[in-house]
Amino acid sequence: MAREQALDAAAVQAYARDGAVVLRGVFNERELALLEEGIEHNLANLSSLALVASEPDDPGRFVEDFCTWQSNPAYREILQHSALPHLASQLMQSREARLYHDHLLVKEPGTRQPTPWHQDQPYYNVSGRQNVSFWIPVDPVPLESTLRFVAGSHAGTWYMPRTFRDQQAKWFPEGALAELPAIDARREEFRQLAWALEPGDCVAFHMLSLHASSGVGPSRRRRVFSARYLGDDARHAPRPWRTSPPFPGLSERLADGAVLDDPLFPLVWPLC
Ligand SMILES: O=C(O)CCC(=O)C(=O)O
Repeated sequence: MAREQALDAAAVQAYARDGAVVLRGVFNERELALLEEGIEHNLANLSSLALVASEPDDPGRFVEDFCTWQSNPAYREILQHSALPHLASQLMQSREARLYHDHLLVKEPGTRQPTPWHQDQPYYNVSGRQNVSFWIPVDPVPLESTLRFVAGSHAGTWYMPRTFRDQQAKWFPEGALAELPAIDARREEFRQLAWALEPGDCVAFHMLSLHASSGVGPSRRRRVFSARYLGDDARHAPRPWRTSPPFPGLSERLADGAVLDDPLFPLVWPLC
């Protein structure tokens, strides 16, 4: 059974308006220790989807992995039995919450590699507006290396997804979607949101919210676990290309437009 944690109306409203909100003190000591254990287990047992997202000459290392909850009991516990499922259903304003996937994002000390501005949903295989990702650090994250958001960017425009390091169009074909505006060059036009975080805190953001982060300082690890959930209106949107993350074989058993009712995406609220 997931832990209940009621959100105040202001947090739900901020999420609906801005597409991102900070949630303080969501995880207790036991859950934090478990999550840290899960992350270290993941780092020691990277899956075939793992990648190093930093350049070879980067003084640090940006390591990512995806979809490992089935082989990581600590991740399963956090994804299903912490407050996350209840928080997800409230933020999405959805009766149900379905696990979509987990994503590991570790920047080791001194990592120079920034994460460029992007939205997540154009890389995925889902349609619908009711969704949420939680970005959950187990290390303190100062303002200069936290995740930043463009407030309100989840409103509807889908921007062209590209590879982070060399800007290739490997998903939607060139010209199919709007190009990303020059957010950092035109700062006054885009209201940015960012919060320094302590272990136990997280940020929740919509899968269409534009977000980015910088590198990390030489004395800091930035170990982050991201938990992604879908709500009532989410539907399968199979793509002719390999999505990130990919779900091999899913299109053979789940029709275009179907509810994501599959063992890969268990219902975690209100049923378990
Ligand atoms: O951790 C980062 O730097 C990027 C996070 C991100 O892009 C995500 O969680 O979707």
